[in-house]
Amino acid sequence: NANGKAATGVPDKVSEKANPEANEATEIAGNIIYHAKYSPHFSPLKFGPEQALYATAESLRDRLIQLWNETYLHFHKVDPKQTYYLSMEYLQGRALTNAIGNLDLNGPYADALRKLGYELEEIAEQEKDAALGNGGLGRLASCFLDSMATLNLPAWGYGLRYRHGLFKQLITKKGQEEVAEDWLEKFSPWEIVRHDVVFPVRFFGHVQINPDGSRKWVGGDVVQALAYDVPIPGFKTKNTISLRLWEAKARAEDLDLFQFNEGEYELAAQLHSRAQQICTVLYPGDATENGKLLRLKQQFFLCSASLQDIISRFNERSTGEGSRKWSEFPSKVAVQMNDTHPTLAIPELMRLLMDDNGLGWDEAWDVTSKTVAYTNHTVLPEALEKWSQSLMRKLLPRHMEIIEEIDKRFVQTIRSTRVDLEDKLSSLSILDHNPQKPVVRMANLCVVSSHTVNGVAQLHSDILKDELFADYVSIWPNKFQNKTNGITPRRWLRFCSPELSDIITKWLKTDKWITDLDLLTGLRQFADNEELQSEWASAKEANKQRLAQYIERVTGVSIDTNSLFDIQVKRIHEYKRQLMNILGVIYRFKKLKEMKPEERKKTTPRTVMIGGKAFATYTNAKRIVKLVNDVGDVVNSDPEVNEYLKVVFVPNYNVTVAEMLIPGSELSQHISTAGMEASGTSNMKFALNGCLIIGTLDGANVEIREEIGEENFFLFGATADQVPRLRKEREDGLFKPDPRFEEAKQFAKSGVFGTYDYGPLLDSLEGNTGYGRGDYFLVGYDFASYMDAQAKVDEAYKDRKRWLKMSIMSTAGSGKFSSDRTIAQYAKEIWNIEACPVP
Ligand code: B1H
Repeated sequence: NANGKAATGVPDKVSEKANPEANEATEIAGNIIYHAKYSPHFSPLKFGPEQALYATAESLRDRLIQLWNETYLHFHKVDPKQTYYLSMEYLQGRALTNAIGNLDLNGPYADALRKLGYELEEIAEQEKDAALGNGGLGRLASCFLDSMATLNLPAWGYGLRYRHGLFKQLITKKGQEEVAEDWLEKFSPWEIVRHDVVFPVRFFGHVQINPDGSRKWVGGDVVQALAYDVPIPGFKTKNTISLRLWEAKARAEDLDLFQFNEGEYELAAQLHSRAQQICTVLYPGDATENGKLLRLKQQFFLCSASLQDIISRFNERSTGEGSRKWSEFPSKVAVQMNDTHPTLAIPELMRLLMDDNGLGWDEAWDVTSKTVAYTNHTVLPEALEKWSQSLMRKLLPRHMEIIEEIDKRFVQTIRSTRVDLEDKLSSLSILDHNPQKPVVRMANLCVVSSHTVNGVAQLHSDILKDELFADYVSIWPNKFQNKTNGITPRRWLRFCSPELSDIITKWLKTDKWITDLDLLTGLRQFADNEELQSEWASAKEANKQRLAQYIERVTGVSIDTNSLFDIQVKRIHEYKRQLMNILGVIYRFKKLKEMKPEERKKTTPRTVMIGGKAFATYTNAKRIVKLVNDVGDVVNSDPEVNEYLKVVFVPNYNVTVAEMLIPGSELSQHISTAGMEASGTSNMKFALNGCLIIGTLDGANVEIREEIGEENFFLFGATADQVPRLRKEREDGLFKPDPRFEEAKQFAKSGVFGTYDYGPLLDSLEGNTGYGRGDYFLVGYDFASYMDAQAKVDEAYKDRKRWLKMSIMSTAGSGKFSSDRTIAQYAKEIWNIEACPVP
């Protein structure tokens, strides 16, 4: 272990010390030993870092369970209106450091582990990420849970317990390769199975019409949803809420013993294996389509189990005389749908109310539409979910009937009240009857049924109102809101950069900024102060060192901490334009090669890091990964240039890697084609950590720039309203790109970066002339202003004082982007819920 001792068995006891801190540490160490002995997951002879991780996590879990039970009982007693956040994705990352930090036990836990011969960081390193999400949307859900707990809100998260989270990315000669991830391989210490929380979920079957005209969904397959709860501690509060993850199980009687005894093992267990499939893997697409039926099953499974649970809690909390009135439901329950993925919550709530609880249509509709709200996260047409009507009818026959009825009533109402919208009805209706491919449009179902629809940044919400949902706005002008995304300042500053946090606390003379992030504006008055600047620089330097060591360890590339650390990390997607970044790097490389040695010395040395996963079947995204790696290989081994430029592809980007990269960054790139990135959330994390942004006027960049000041933001590129016209011109070959763009492309194609055929990738950047594919993402158009902005970055970095000031101003202006602010707005303006702190 860290102290050079051979890992031996579980220690017997730890020595006592006099002072209270030490006592707490001694008690914790004792508790860790207890768990190593009596909650064993390994054979007893060894107490290595891994064993220490499990025992440490379990000792924390004891405390979390205590707080959790208190929170549950308190909510039960007070019976407040409660929010249920439904999301197919949660990107939780590691939990240990976060739990220790939120419970304010860092000192005692570090001391306790030291008594056992370990450093806390070393133990924390052992934990696998819980990666039950693809990217920003999933991480947002996790940041929201942290804020809900911290704000003492009565709120629960619901999701699925995927056996395998987002794939692990390996980089080989071929580029990206995907390997199944296995976070549950050795059990997760953070989840608790609730054997008493089980609900049946049906698939297929048919609708039975009863003599009284009521309807009932019968037959088909029934699987069990079993609850696994993950505790979500708030920061310095007793409130500890729950992320409830459902697992699918078959019942014992579903195993056909007769067939099994006949030797028909697969046949005998087919229901078991069908149930098991549901939670086997996270849907690996970020804006892509695949694995239709299974994905729809997953979505329904989440919605049905969660709503049955919500209804049973509603009934359980009914006070005194008889059962509760259903009309009270919306004053006790708010359901938030994280994108359209949990849209089936709408017909499922209708079904449960009507078919299981006897409500009439109007009553059920009133309850449902006052309960559900929808957050839209994208305007990309390929990510707007559309389900085939025949598939939906087969898997969920009763829900298809309900959706048809919702659509019919909506169309009738519009026909009778809004003749002006007659010709819009074919696009406003939920069902698209296109004879080629009749589909259910999930976003339309959400808008028609929800009391509130929101976008995730101001620009995005404006686009929703002015374009995507414009006609709905004319029907329901008050339904649409903006809730600009946010990030938790605990994980994304306090815990991932303790050095910078301590400096902030020292200068603000308080650590209250951790829960009141607007206090960061107090740093502005010191932005020019040399003492702060020098402390700031040394914290950044320490984070850069840590990052450089990590990069060397995982890639073998050694990078210079005196160079500008320039980072772009996010899912690989053409609209995010990693291709523009690497073309800029290619151009820089070419120019450096052409320079005389003394000229090179005058340039600003840079280390460009790019990381992110490409969807497995998204060919162009994978080509981009390959290109970045190939460029890195050539540039990094070029002795003339590699003092001034390094290019690193950071493999397997995930939450934990982000926690290392972001604190060590100085410049980050958020360079999507304007109008295409709904918000972005890593932009907020970088800015909060004093990293400057080069970016377009897209998503939350617009608001970040407003908050930190335009002089502290490297802006370039077309604006969202110019994009349609520019696309047309670019396609038609009316626009002639900058010579630098042509030069970079030619150089990329020249073979300097290896033998891989980059033609098809680079041809996507041509106008529609000849082999071109139109340059839909306008790389050719924006390249010139991008390169100009990069030149300004190089200049600014040479002026150390100026750069440090800009960096401090970035942090100082990031207060708005706390998810505490976002969640407080949801609570007040959408959910109508109030804090319910455990006394
Ligand atoms: C975002 C998705 C998404 N928007 C489909 N949409 C998925 C769509 O598995 N799927 O099918 C998965 C994810 N993800 C992101 O949400 C936006 O692109 C970001 O701009 C935004 O910051 C984030 C959180 O709002």
